[in-house]
Amino acid sequence: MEINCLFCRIVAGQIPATVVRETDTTLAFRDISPQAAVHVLVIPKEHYADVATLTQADPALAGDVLGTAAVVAETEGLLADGFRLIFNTGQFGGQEVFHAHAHVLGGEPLGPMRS
Ligand code: DGP
Repeated sequence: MEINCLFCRIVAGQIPATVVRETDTTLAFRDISPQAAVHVLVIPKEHYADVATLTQADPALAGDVLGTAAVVAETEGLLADGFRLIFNTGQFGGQEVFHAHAHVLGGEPLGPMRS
């Protein structure tokens, strides 16, 4: 656990979150500032700064994050109409929280990636 990491503190139960799924290695919870009708964040419980670092260090754990994201998409009812899965990474990627996380977005038409 990184003491100053917001998402580590959510994993530790020090900051409340609306959890929608938990596995031994991952946690999925609703984004505090939803950008779509459904907006869930999926994180590894272990701290990695971003998805590139995570995938290089522990590819199986990266797979766990994807697996949880897919289950969340199913349980949130997103499979029929589709959804978006995003890992913002680094400055140009618009990453604000430096604990690797997938955004699961859906529940409405999302439009093109650039507007
Ligand atoms: P990113 O820009 O990819 O680093 O996205 C960070 C996301 O984290 C952003 O969509 C808002 C969300 N977020 C920030 N603080 C909190 C929080 O305290 N709780 C929850 N549930 N989400 C948060």
